[in-house]
Amino acid sequence: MSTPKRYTITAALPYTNGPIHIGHLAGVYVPADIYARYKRLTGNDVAFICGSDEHGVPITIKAKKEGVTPQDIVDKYHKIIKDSFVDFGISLDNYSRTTSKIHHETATEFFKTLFDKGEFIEETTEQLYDAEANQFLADRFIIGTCPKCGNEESYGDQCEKCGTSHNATDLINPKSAITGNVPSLKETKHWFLPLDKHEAFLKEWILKGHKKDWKPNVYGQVKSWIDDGLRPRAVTRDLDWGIPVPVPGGEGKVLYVWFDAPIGYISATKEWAEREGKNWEDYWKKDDTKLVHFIGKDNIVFHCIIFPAMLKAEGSYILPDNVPANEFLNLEGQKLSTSKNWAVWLPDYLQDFPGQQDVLRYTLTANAPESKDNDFTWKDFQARNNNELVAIFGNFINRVVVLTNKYYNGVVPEPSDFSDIDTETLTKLKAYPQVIESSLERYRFREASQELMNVARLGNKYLADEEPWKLIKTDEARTKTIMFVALQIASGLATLCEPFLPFTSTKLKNILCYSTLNKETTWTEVSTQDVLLPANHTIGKGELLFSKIEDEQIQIQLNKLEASKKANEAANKKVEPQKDTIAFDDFTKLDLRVGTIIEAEKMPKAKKLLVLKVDTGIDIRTIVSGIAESFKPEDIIGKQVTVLVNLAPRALRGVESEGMILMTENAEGDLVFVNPDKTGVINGLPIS
Ligand code: B3M
Ligand code: ZN
Repeated sequence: MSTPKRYTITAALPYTNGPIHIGHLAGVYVPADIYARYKRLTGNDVAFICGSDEHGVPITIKAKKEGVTPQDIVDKYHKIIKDSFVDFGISLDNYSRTTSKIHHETATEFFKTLFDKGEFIEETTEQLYDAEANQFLADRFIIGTCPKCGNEESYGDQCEKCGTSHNATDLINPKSAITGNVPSLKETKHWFLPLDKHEAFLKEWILKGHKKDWKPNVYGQVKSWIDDGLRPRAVTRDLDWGIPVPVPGGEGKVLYVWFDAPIGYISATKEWAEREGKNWEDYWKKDDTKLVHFIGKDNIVFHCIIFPAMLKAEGSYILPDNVPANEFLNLEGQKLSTSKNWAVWLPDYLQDFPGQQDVLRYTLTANAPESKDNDFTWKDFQARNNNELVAIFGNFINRVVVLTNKYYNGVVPEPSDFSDIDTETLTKLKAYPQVIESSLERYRFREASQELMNVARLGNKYLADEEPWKLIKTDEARTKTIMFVALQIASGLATLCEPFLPFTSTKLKNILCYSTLNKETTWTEVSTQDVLLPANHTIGKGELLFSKIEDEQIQIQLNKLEASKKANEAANKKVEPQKDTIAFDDFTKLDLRVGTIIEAEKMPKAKKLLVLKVDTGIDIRTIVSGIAESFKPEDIIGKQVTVLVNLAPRALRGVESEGMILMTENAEGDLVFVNPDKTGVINGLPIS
């Protein structure tokens, strides 16, 4: 058991330019919440902090697109995101926002302190400029090729593919994201944080200090940036949305969003401490406080290099103890994408699966992208729910509650002597807090969630082996002991599941009528106490903790994604330019007939080809057609089609094809037959 401490746990401030989706939950917010709840349950003083990241170019782009102000955008999504966190039990102590007054004051003061200490390089340099848009191009206003990995869609400040952070002028072939123009260069003054000056400190702190407990994916990325050599980074921008640069010459300029946003953790802590009558400096300036940042992998450089350099330069702050960044979650094999609406948005999930937040929390934890990108599939979601939450966890609790009510009217029975199996089972139960702790202390949430499920497995196995439903007829005393032991496991589960399944934990505590006990079983007590639920305590009638998810419910979700896919294809469909004009005489050479498909079969070893027998009215002939991915052979037999009969025959995979079936694409991009109508007229043209 780790000795109680003080923890400042932060979760990445989401950009308020859209709702939260399952990737955000999996990557950042569920692991952060599990960790914060666990630390509170084990007696630590925790400040769990987050807030809306409301500055930055993504918000101004969205505002421009929607014809509203950036403030309108952030006000809308700040509320949506804040509500989503409450809905999914993300137990933040404070969810603030970076347009707040306290944040503007805190970030302004932070910048001024560094400025007054001479920590910045003040320099006039040539920056990318879009003359047509009449503005400098920074961050997401500029797209180009990443100098590190060659990604052609890198932003001006960061490449999402390799995570590296750079200056806009480092981009290869930069293009304005506003007009598409190639930008010119124009002089402007900015303030730079000389990361190179902090290289020795960062090497000492991370590499020499060998952050052994930093995840390999984090340590590896940080090491590669430091090894590549750190350079000064501009921390101001020529933008009008953000925190004004508070020093002479800063007129018309704002703080770079990645300079101001991490300071949002500090201002949100201040805001919370003021409200709670605490001293915020305990959480940011005391060496016995552990600072842990939960983020996605694209934020590693900012949380492991830039923000620590800022904190070090300011001089009065602690540094992060750990930054357990997760990799990315994909959805049904494709990258989650806000712009392509390829996501499961939290408000939508709640509509389709009301009251089932814990099912999503559990699935995203059990399948978390902790060391590599991982894939969320609706089938896995259904399996996790039906095969684990329903069949193991829910089934165990249901049996214990039903039998206790059936045999003893809900009263916890007085046990008699414990058998070896009883003692062994209770000893295993007592070991689980440490087992789960060991995983959580190493930020292995997937592993921890499976250990939690093993507690329920322990209960199920105990009941299956001891069979109280048989013994009740012959051995009353033994049955009472078995049910007493099973109820202790149920009580331990109610406590141990809280970090992972907070809603289920509350339900289970209500079923076990903790309220009449006037105390809750603490995490430690699961290990130290022999009795968690005392004899003669009365539990409730019970309710199903989880319900089976049917195939139809999953199909609805898959259909939604299919619709998104089609909408994207339609939106992105490039219309082929028209071919060269032909003369009418050329057209009259085409001999088009109405034919009927009388046989159809797949061409062996050819994914796209069907071999058709077509009655053209002239003859019955073989035509090979590349429609196998759009039509099943059995579905097109008897179909009337339009045939170009005087096309020169050609051999396809050894089969002589004599003619062509006319096909085209519909608005959704699907392949369709050019169908003759009843009178044998094709799209208004008579068939020769
Ligand atoms: N808003 C990037 C993101 O949402 C940024 C995080 C800030 S944490 C200080 O991924
Ligand atoms: Zn890159």
